[in-house]
Amino acid sequence: MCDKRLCACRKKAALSKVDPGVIQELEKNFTKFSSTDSSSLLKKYLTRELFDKLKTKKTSYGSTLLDVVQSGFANPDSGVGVYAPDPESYTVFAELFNPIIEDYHGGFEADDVHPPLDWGNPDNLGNLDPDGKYVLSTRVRCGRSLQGYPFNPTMTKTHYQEIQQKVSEALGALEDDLQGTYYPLETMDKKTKEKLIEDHFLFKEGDRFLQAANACRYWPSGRGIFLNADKTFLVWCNEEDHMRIISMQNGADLAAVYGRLIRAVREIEKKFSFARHQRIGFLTFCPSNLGTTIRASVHIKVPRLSADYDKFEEIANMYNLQIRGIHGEHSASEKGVYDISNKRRLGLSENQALIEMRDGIMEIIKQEERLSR
Ligand code: ADP
Ligand code: DAR
Repeated sequence: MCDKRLCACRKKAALSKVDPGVIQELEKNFTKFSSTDSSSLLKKYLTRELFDKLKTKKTSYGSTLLDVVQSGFANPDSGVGVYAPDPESYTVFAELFNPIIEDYHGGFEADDVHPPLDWGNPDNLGNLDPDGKYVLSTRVRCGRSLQGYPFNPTMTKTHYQEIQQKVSEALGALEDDLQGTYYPLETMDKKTKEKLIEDHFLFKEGDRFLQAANACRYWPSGRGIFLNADKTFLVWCNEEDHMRIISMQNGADLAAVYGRLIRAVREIEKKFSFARHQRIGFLTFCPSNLGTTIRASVHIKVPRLSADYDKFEEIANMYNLQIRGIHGEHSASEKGVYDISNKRRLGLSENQALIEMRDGIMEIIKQEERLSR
Protein backbone atom coordinates (compact mmCIF):
# COMPACT_ATOMS: atom_id res chain seq x y z
CA MET A 1 0.00 0.00 0.00
CA CYS A 2 2.78 2.42 0.88
CA ASP A 3 4.42 3.12 -2.47
CA LYS A 4 7.48 5.39 -2.76
CA ARG A 5 5.37 8.40 -3.82
CA LEU A 6 3.08 7.96 -0.85
CA CYS A 7 5.97 7.51 1.58
CA ALA A 8 7.50 10.77 0.32
CA CYS A 9 4.13 12.50 0.95
CA ARG A 10 4.04 11.06 4.45
CA LYS A 11 7.57 12.24 5.21
CA LYS A 12 6.57 15.73 4.04
CA ALA A 13 3.43 15.64 6.18
CA ALA A 14 5.40 14.74 9.29
CA LEU A 15 7.77 17.69 8.77
CA SER A 16 5.02 20.22 8.00
CA LYS A 17 3.55 22.26 10.84
CA VAL A 18 0.06 21.72 12.25
CA ASP A 19 -2.37 24.05 10.44
CA PRO A 20 -3.06 27.18 12.58
CA GLY A 21 -6.78 26.59 12.06
CA VAL A 22 -6.44 23.17 13.71
CA ILE A 23 -4.61 24.66 16.69
CA GLN A 24 -7.31 27.31 17.00
CA GLU A 25 -10.02 24.60 16.98
CA LEU A 26 -8.08 22.60 19.57
CA GLU A 27 -7.68 25.63 21.87
CA LYS A 28 -11.37 26.53 21.60
CA ASN A 29 -12.53 22.97 22.32
CA PHE A 30 -9.99 22.37 25.11
CA THR A 31 -11.09 25.55 26.90
CA LYS A 32 -14.74 24.40 26.72
CA PHE A 33 -13.84 20.81 27.72
CA SER A 34 -11.83 22.06 30.71
CA SER A 35 -15.00 23.50 32.24
CA THR A 36 -17.15 20.47 31.33
CA ASP A 37 -17.86 17.63 33.77
CA SER A 38 -16.60 14.31 32.41
CA SER A 39 -15.42 11.00 33.86
CA SER A 40 -13.60 10.02 30.66
CA LEU A 41 -9.99 8.92 30.70
CA LEU A 42 -9.30 11.82 28.33
CA LYS A 43 -10.51 14.22 31.03
CA LYS A 44 -8.38 12.45 33.62
CA TYR A 45 -5.10 12.58 31.71
CA LEU A 46 -5.13 15.53 29.27
CA THR A 47 -3.64 18.27 31.41
CA ARG A 48 -3.03 21.78 30.05
CA GLU A 49 0.70 21.08 30.08
CA LEU A 50 0.31 17.87 28.04
CA PHE A 51 -2.17 19.58 25.70
CA ASP A 52 0.36 22.37 24.95
CA LYS A 53 3.06 19.77 24.34
CA LEU A 54 1.00 17.66 21.90
CA LYS A 55 -1.05 20.28 20.02
CA THR A 56 1.80 21.03 17.56
CA LYS A 57 2.59 17.36 16.83
CA LYS A 58 1.64 15.56 13.62
CA THR A 59 2.07 12.01 12.34
CA SER A 60 3.41 11.14 8.86
CA TYR A 61 -0.23 10.41 7.90
CA GLY A 62 -1.02 14.04 8.74
CA SER A 63 -2.99 13.24 11.90
CA THR A 64 -3.05 15.77 14.72
CA LEU A 65 -4.14 15.86 18.38
CA LEU A 66 -7.57 17.06 17.16
CA ASP A 67 -8.07 13.73 15.36
CA VAL A 68 -7.25 11.93 18.64
CA VAL A 69 -9.45 13.88 21.06
CA GLN A 70 -12.35 15.26 19.00
CA SER A 71 -14.80 12.50 19.97
CA GLY A 72 -14.05 12.82 23.68
CA PHE A 73 -14.38 16.62 23.51
CA ALA A 74 -17.77 16.30 21.78
CA ASN A 75 -19.00 13.47 24.06
CA PRO A 76 -18.09 14.23 27.70
CA ASP A 77 -19.93 10.99 28.66
CA SER A 78 -17.25 8.95 26.84
CA GLY A 79 -15.60 6.23 28.87
CA VAL A 80 -12.26 6.50 27.10
CA GLY A 81 -12.57 9.64 24.93
CA VAL A 82 -9.72 9.08 22.46
CA TYR A 83 -9.13 7.16 19.24
CA ALA A 84 -5.99 6.58 17.16
CA PRO A 85 -6.37 8.19 13.70
CA ASP A 86 -3.50 6.04 12.38
CA PRO A 87 -1.04 3.39 13.65
CA GLU A 88 1.73 5.95 14.23
CA SER A 89 -0.39 8.07 16.57
CA TYR A 90 0.14 5.56 19.39
CA THR A 91 3.82 6.63 19.24
CA VAL A 92 3.53 10.33 18.36
CA PHE A 93 0.85 10.93 21.05
CA ALA A 94 2.14 8.24 23.45
CA GLU A 95 2.21 10.67 26.39
CA LEU A 96 -1.59 10.81 26.20
CA PHE A 97 -2.30 7.26 25.04
CA ASN A 98 -0.02 5.45 27.52
CA PRO A 99 -1.67 6.57 30.80
CA ILE A 100 -5.11 5.94 29.24
CA ILE A 101 -4.01 2.46 28.10
CA GLU A 102 -2.55 1.67 31.54
CA ASP A 103 -5.74 2.80 33.28
CA TYR A 104 -8.16 0.97 30.97
CA HIS A 105 -6.28 -2.36 30.78
CA GLY A 106 -5.72 -2.61 34.52
CA GLY A 107 -2.07 -1.74 34.97
CA PHE A 108 -0.35 -2.22 31.60
CA GLU A 109 2.51 0.16 32.34
CA ALA A 110 4.63 2.12 29.84
CA ASP A 111 7.53 -0.35 30.11
CA ASP A 112 5.30 -3.46 29.88
CA VAL A 113 5.28 -5.51 26.68
CA HIS A 114 2.20 -7.37 25.41
CA PRO A 115 2.81 -11.16 25.32
CA PRO A 116 3.08 -13.10 22.03
CA LEU A 117 -0.17 -14.45 20.54
CA ASP A 118 -1.30 -17.59 22.42
CA TRP A 119 -4.75 -18.94 21.58
CA GLY A 120 -4.43 -21.78 24.12
CA ASN A 121 -6.62 -24.89 23.76
CA PRO A 122 -10.28 -23.86 23.30
CA ASP A 123 -11.47 -27.31 24.41
CA ASN A 124 -10.33 -26.47 27.95
CA LEU A 125 -13.00 -23.74 28.20
CA GLY A 126 -15.98 -26.07 27.97
CA ASN A 127 -19.66 -25.09 28.24
CA LEU A 128 -20.37 -22.37 30.83
CA ASP A 129 -24.03 -23.35 31.36
CA PRO A 130 -24.79 -26.87 30.03
CA ASP A 131 -28.35 -26.82 31.41
CA GLY A 132 -29.07 -23.54 29.63
CA LYS A 133 -30.50 -21.91 32.78
CA TYR A 134 -28.81 -18.50 32.39
CA VAL A 135 -26.74 -18.04 29.21
CA LEU A 136 -28.73 -17.26 26.05
CA SER A 137 -25.80 -16.89 23.66
CA THR A 138 -22.01 -16.66 23.47
CA ARG A 139 -19.80 -14.50 21.19
CA VAL A 140 -16.06 -14.06 20.83
CA ARG A 141 -14.64 -11.34 18.56
CA CYS A 142 -11.27 -9.86 17.68
CA GLY A 143 -10.20 -6.86 15.59
CA ARG A 144 -7.57 -6.70 12.89
CA SER A 145 -6.11 -3.69 11.01
CA LEU A 146 -4.49 -4.12 7.61
CA GLN A 147 -0.83 -3.06 7.62
CA GLY A 148 -0.09 0.11 5.65
CA TYR A 149 -3.56 1.65 5.99
CA PRO A 150 -4.53 4.50 8.34
CA PHE A 151 -7.59 4.37 10.59
CA ASN A 152 -10.98 5.97 10.08
CA PRO A 153 -10.35 9.75 10.45
CA THR A 154 -7.39 9.58 8.03
CA MET A 155 -8.81 7.08 5.52
CA THR A 156 -9.82 8.19 2.03
CA LYS A 157 -12.85 6.78 0.18
CA THR A 158 -10.37 4.75 -1.89
CA HIS A 159 -8.92 3.24 1.30
CA TYR A 160 -12.40 2.08 2.40
CA GLN A 161 -13.10 0.59 -1.03
CA GLU A 162 -9.68 -1.06 -1.34
CA ILE A 163 -9.96 -2.70 2.09
CA GLN A 164 -13.49 -3.90 1.32
CA GLN A 165 -12.29 -5.40 -1.96
CA LYS A 166 -9.36 -7.21 -0.31
CA VAL A 167 -11.42 -8.44 2.67
CA SER A 168 -14.40 -9.67 0.64
CA GLU A 169 -12.06 -11.45 -1.80
CA ALA A 170 -10.15 -13.20 0.99
CA LEU A 171 -13.34 -14.25 2.82
CA GLY A 172 -14.83 -15.54 -0.42
CA ALA A 173 -12.18 -18.29 -0.44
CA LEU A 174 -13.11 -19.69 2.99
CA GLU A 175 -14.42 -23.26 3.09
CA ASP A 176 -16.59 -25.68 5.09
CA ASP A 177 -18.46 -24.06 8.00
CA LEU A 178 -16.62 -20.76 7.40
CA GLN A 179 -17.95 -20.48 3.85
CA GLY A 180 -20.35 -17.59 3.34
CA THR A 181 -21.32 -14.41 1.52
CA TYR A 182 -20.16 -10.79 1.78
CA TYR A 183 -22.93 -8.16 1.82
CA PRO A 184 -21.86 -4.55 1.10
CA LEU A 185 -23.90 -2.11 3.17
CA GLU A 186 -24.35 0.04 0.05
CA THR A 187 -26.60 -2.56 -1.61
CA MET A 188 -28.33 -3.89 1.53
CA ASP A 189 -32.04 -3.03 1.80
CA LYS A 190 -33.25 -1.24 4.95
CA LYS A 191 -35.38 -4.15 6.17
CA THR A 192 -32.51 -6.67 5.94
CA LYS A 193 -30.16 -4.22 7.67
CA GLU A 194 -32.58 -3.56 10.54
CA LYS A 195 -33.24 -7.29 11.03
CA LEU A 196 -29.49 -8.12 11.14
CA ILE A 197 -28.92 -5.34 13.70
CA GLU A 198 -31.93 -6.42 15.81
CA ASP A 199 -30.67 -10.02 15.76
CA HIS A 200 -27.23 -8.83 17.03
CA PHE A 201 -25.31 -9.74 13.86
CA LEU A 202 -24.72 -6.35 12.21
CA PHE A 203 -23.18 -3.26 13.78
CA LYS A 204 -25.46 -0.37 14.71
CA GLU A 205 -25.25 2.82 12.64
CA GLY A 206 -24.93 6.42 13.76
CA ASP A 207 -22.83 5.80 16.86
CA ARG A 208 -22.28 9.40 18.03
CA PHE A 209 -18.84 8.58 19.43
CA LEU A 210 -17.67 7.23 16.08
CA GLN A 211 -19.37 10.07 14.18
CA ALA A 212 -17.59 12.70 16.31
CA ALA A 213 -14.32 10.79 15.73
CA ASN A 214 -14.76 11.31 11.96
CA ALA A 215 -15.14 7.53 11.62
CA CYS A 216 -18.30 7.59 9.49
CA ARG A 217 -17.23 9.59 6.45
CA TYR A 218 -18.32 8.24 3.03
CA TRP A 219 -20.79 5.96 4.89
CA PRO A 220 -21.89 3.35 3.77
CA SER A 221 -19.17 3.12 1.10
CA GLY A 222 -16.65 0.35 1.88
CA ARG A 223 -18.65 -1.01 4.82
CA GLY A 224 -20.27 -4.43 4.97
CA ILE A 225 -20.68 -7.79 6.67
CA PHE A 226 -19.66 -11.35 5.79
CA LEU A 227 -21.97 -14.10 7.08
CA ASN A 228 -21.75 -17.89 6.91
CA ALA A 229 -24.97 -19.85 6.30
CA ASP A 230 -25.66 -20.42 10.01
CA LYS A 231 -24.73 -16.84 11.03
CA THR A 232 -22.25 -18.31 13.53
CA PHE A 233 -19.23 -16.79 11.75
CA LEU A 234 -19.26 -13.11 10.75
CA VAL A 235 -16.78 -10.43 9.69
CA TRP A 236 -17.52 -6.72 9.90
CA CYS A 237 -15.63 -4.62 7.35
CA ASN A 238 -14.67 -0.98 8.07
CA GLU A 239 -17.05 -0.24 10.94
CA GLU A 240 -14.81 0.82 13.81
CA ASP A 241 -11.85 -1.31 12.68
CA HIS A 242 -10.78 -2.55 9.27
CA MET A 243 -12.00 -6.02 10.34
CA ARG A 244 -13.95 -7.42 13.25
CA ILE A 245 -13.82 -11.23 13.12
CA ILE A 246 -16.72 -12.73 15.07
CA SER A 247 -17.84 -16.21 16.15
CA MET A 248 -21.16 -16.58 17.95
CA GLN A 249 -23.98 -19.02 18.63
CA ASN A 250 -26.90 -19.65 20.98
CA GLY A 251 -26.09 -21.39 24.24
CA ALA A 252 -22.95 -21.35 26.37
CA ASP A 253 -20.51 -23.61 24.49
CA LEU A 254 -17.54 -21.24 24.81
CA ALA A 255 -15.15 -23.94 23.58
CA ALA A 256 -17.00 -24.28 20.25
CA VAL A 257 -17.39 -20.50 19.73
CA TYR A 258 -13.75 -19.74 20.56
CA GLY A 259 -12.51 -22.73 18.52
CA ARG A 260 -14.36 -21.46 15.45
CA LEU A 261 -12.85 -17.97 15.87
CA ILE A 262 -9.32 -19.41 16.09
CA ARG A 263 -9.85 -21.48 12.92
CA ALA A 264 -11.18 -18.43 11.09
CA VAL A 265 -8.35 -16.07 12.12
CA ARG A 266 -5.76 -18.70 11.17
CA GLU A 267 -7.31 -18.91 7.67
CA ILE A 268 -7.69 -15.14 7.25
CA GLU A 269 -4.18 -14.29 8.48
CA LYS A 270 -2.78 -16.34 5.56
CA LYS A 271 -4.00 -13.53 3.27
CA PHE A 272 -2.99 -10.35 5.14
CA SER A 273 -0.23 -8.63 7.13
CA PHE A 274 -1.94 -7.21 10.20
CA ALA A 275 -0.78 -4.04 11.96
CA ARG A 276 0.95 -5.19 15.15
CA HIS A 277 3.13 -3.12 17.53
CA GLN A 278 5.97 -4.86 19.36
CA ARG A 279 4.83 -3.41 22.71
CA ILE A 280 1.01 -3.00 22.47
CA GLY A 281 0.10 -5.93 20.24
CA PHE A 282 -2.50 -5.83 17.45
CA LEU A 283 -3.40 -2.21 16.65
CA THR A 284 -7.00 -0.96 16.63
CA PHE A 285 -8.80 2.37 16.23
CA CYS A 286 -9.72 2.50 19.91
CA PRO A 287 -7.04 1.91 22.61
CA SER A 288 -9.59 -0.13 24.57
CA ASN A 289 -9.25 -2.88 21.96
CA LEU A 290 -5.44 -3.10 21.64
CA GLY A 291 -3.34 -6.21 22.27
CA THR A 292 -5.40 -9.37 21.88
CA THR A 293 -8.38 -7.23 20.66
CA ILE A 294 -10.51 -10.06 22.11
CA ARG A 295 -13.98 -9.47 23.55
CA ALA A 296 -15.60 -12.69 24.74
CA SER A 297 -19.19 -12.17 25.88
CA VAL A 298 -22.35 -13.92 26.96
CA HIS A 299 -25.92 -12.69 26.84
CA ILE A 300 -26.96 -13.84 30.30
CA LYS A 301 -30.20 -13.62 32.32
CA VAL A 302 -29.36 -12.70 35.94
CA PRO A 303 -32.51 -10.98 37.32
CA ARG A 304 -31.70 -11.61 41.00
CA LEU A 305 -28.04 -10.58 40.96
CA SER A 306 -28.74 -7.51 38.81
CA ALA A 307 -31.52 -6.42 41.19
CA ASP A 308 -28.68 -5.19 43.43
CA TYR A 309 -26.77 -3.42 40.66
CA ASP A 310 -23.97 -2.16 42.92
CA LYS A 311 -23.25 -5.75 44.03
CA PHE A 312 -23.49 -6.90 40.39
CA GLU A 313 -20.94 -4.27 39.31
CA GLU A 314 -18.70 -5.07 42.29
CA ILE A 315 -18.45 -8.74 41.26
CA ALA A 316 -17.91 -7.74 37.62
CA ASN A 317 -15.07 -5.38 38.58
CA MET A 318 -13.51 -8.06 40.82
CA TYR A 319 -13.24 -10.37 37.80
CA ASN A 320 -12.28 -7.64 35.27
CA LEU A 321 -15.64 -8.03 33.54
CA GLN A 322 -17.58 -5.33 31.69
CA ILE A 323 -21.39 -5.13 31.74
CA ARG A 324 -23.16 -3.89 28.60
CA GLY A 325 -26.78 -3.78 27.52
CA ILE A 326 -28.48 -6.21 25.16
CA HIS A 327 -27.50 -4.28 22.04
CA GLY A 328 -23.89 -3.80 23.04
CA GLU A 329 -22.08 -0.70 24.08
CA HIS A 330 -24.08 2.24 25.36
CA SER A 331 -27.33 0.21 25.23
CA ALA A 332 -29.72 -0.87 28.00
CA SER A 333 -30.50 -4.29 29.42
CA GLU A 334 -33.84 -5.82 28.43
CA LYS A 335 -35.78 -8.29 30.61
CA GLY A 336 -32.81 -8.76 32.93
CA VAL A 337 -30.52 -9.90 30.09
CA TYR A 338 -27.01 -8.39 30.07
CA ASP A 339 -23.97 -8.61 27.77
CA ILE A 340 -21.06 -9.49 30.06
CA SER A 341 -17.50 -9.77 28.74
CA ASN A 342 -13.83 -9.53 29.61
CA LYS A 343 -12.67 -5.92 29.95
CA ARG A 344 -8.90 -6.41 29.69
CA ARG A 345 -7.50 -7.13 26.18
CA LEU A 346 -3.89 -5.96 26.56
CA GLY A 347 -1.10 -7.31 28.75
CA LEU A 348 -2.43 -10.86 28.74
CA SER A 349 -2.65 -13.58 26.08
CA GLU A 350 -5.76 -14.57 24.14
CA ASN A 351 -5.93 -17.73 26.27
CA GLN A 352 -5.66 -15.74 29.51
CA ALA A 353 -8.37 -13.30 28.39
CA LEU A 354 -10.75 -16.20 27.71
CA ILE A 355 -9.94 -17.85 31.05
CA GLU A 356 -10.51 -14.52 32.83
CA MET A 357 -13.93 -14.24 31.13
CA ARG A 358 -14.85 -17.86 31.86
CA ASP A 359 -13.92 -17.59 35.54
CA GLY A 360 -15.89 -14.35 35.87
CA ILE A 361 -19.03 -15.70 34.19
CA MET A 362 -18.88 -18.87 36.33
CA GLU A 363 -18.83 -16.63 39.44
CA ILE A 364 -21.77 -14.57 38.14
CA ILE A 365 -23.75 -17.80 37.61
CA LYS A 366 -22.75 -19.05 41.08
CA GLN A 367 -23.98 -15.80 42.67
CA GLU A 368 -27.27 -15.90 40.72
CA GLU A 369 -27.79 -19.54 41.81
CA ARG A 370 -27.06 -18.64 45.44
CA LEU A 371 -29.76 -15.94 45.32
CA SER A 372 -32.32 -18.31 43.77
CA ARG A 373 -32.15 -20.78 46.68
P1 ADP B 1 -18.25 -5.29 19.94
O1 ADP B 1 -17.45 -4.10 20.28
O2 ADP B 1 -17.70 -6.53 20.50
O3 ADP B 1 -18.67 -5.39 18.51
P2 ADP B 1 -20.80 -4.27 20.72
O4 ADP B 1 -21.01 -3.93 22.14
O5 ADP B 1 -20.73 -3.21 19.69
O6 ADP B 1 -19.58 -5.19 20.75
O7 ADP B 1 -21.93 -5.34 20.25
C1 ADP B 1 -22.03 -5.66 18.89
C2 ADP B 1 -23.24 -6.53 18.69
O8 ADP B 1 -22.95 -7.85 19.19
C3 ADP B 1 -24.47 -6.05 19.47
O9 ADP B 1 -25.63 -6.23 18.65
C4 ADP B 1 -24.57 -7.00 20.63
O10 ADP B 1 -25.90 -7.20 21.05
C5 ADP B 1 -24.02 -8.27 20.01
N1 ADP B 1 -23.49 -9.20 21.01
C6 ADP B 1 -22.43 -9.01 21.83
N2 ADP B 1 -22.26 -10.09 22.61
C7 ADP B 1 -23.23 -11.01 22.26
C8 ADP B 1 -23.58 -12.32 22.69
N3 ADP B 1 -22.89 -12.95 23.66
N4 ADP B 1 -24.65 -12.94 22.10
C9 ADP B 1 -25.34 -12.32 21.11
N5 ADP B 1 -25.06 -11.07 20.65
C10 ADP B 1 -24.02 -10.43 21.22
N1 DAR C 1 -17.38 5.33 22.91
C1 DAR C 1 -15.97 5.46 23.19
C2 DAR C 1 -15.24 4.14 22.96
C3 DAR C 1 -15.11 3.23 24.15
C4 DAR C 1 -14.67 1.83 23.83
N2 DAR C 1 -15.58 1.20 22.85
C5 DAR C 1 -15.28 1.04 21.56
N3 DAR C 1 -14.10 1.30 21.08
N4 DAR C 1 -16.23 0.61 20.75
C6 DAR C 1 -15.82 5.97 24.62
O1 DAR C 1 -14.80 6.59 24.89
O2 DAR C 1 -16.71 5.74 25.42
